[in-house]
Amino acid sequence: MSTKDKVLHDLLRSGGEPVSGQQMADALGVSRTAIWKCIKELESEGYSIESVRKKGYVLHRRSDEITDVRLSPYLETERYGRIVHTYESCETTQMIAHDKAQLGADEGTLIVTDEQTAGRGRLMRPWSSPNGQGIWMSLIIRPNLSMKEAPQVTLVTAVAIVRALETVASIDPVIKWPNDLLVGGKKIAGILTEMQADPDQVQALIVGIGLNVHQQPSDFPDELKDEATSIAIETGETIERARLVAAIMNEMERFIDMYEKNGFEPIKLLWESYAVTTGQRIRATLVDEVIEGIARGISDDGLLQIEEDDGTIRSLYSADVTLQ
Ligand code: BT5
Repeated sequence: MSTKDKVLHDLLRSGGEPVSGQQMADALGVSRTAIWKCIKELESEGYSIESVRKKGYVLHRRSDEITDVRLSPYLETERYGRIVHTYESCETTQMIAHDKAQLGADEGTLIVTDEQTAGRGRLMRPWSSPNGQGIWMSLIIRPNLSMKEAPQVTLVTAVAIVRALETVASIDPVIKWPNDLLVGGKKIAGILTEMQADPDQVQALIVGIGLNVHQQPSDFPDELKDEATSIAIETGETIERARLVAAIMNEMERFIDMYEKNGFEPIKLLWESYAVTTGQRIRATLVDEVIEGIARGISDDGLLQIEEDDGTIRSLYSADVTLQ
């Protein structure tokens, strides 16, 4: 990473707080003038940076914001990401998306925030969503699906995110069924799909995506330090969040359209090519039991097939999976 990129990275990580020029100079082993030159270069590239006396440099939020204006140059979609509601902070984008979906929000409406104070995963587990450091968003989609098919959307989403990360960030994550994206065995993204449905028809799916972008290891809570990673950690690059969000929207719309037209089969093949679980010995923890065996891929419905030691094949709808 160049000194300029490191400076940009420090400014992005600070979440809008001033960063001292002297401290950056010391940490990077360069002079303050070199830092100042980097700041000028960044400004000439369009970043808005304020110099606060005695405190340091502040990168204005709009430099890495995720708004309709910032997304539009990269969007190739008709519907996804065309209506964007951007928040500085909220409890969870899932709740906002649920409310908007209930009020009839269009398919493709995107809720995105810089920070979540009560971000959540499955079973209400907390999701770490520090200010400006990742992509915390919920997409409203209205596919023509039965309730039984809805879990497949999580798998379609995982494939779309892998594709977007390959293109924009040059990293190749693998998918751990059902909803984790891993790089080097550490989690870089998670998906939470929730449903609004009548007895026989899905009205809306709220697809929550959490993707770690700018964090350094010290930015993760202690319990995640060995388990989580980010694009910055993996590549040393500072990615523009809006570009990545747009890439995810492009891939999501393409894959969901393909899925609605041709069914799950073509996506299943792609999914399996990215899955880390297949052929591995795993432990699947369900609400009321633990199953061990060899993961044998997914069924045509998207259920995980696990072969127990006595040869029985079990199909799992949802579980926590660990590789053994
Ligand atoms: C998930 O749940 O992986 C789904 C995460 C979805 C988050 C998005 S952000 C936008 C939207 N709004 C929300 O409130 N949520 C969605 P699950 O498979 O249950 O994994 C949760 C576990 O991941 C936690 O128990 C931690 O161990 C770990 N974890 C929490 N924060 C993390 C992070 N930032 N990076 C990596 N792992 C994390």
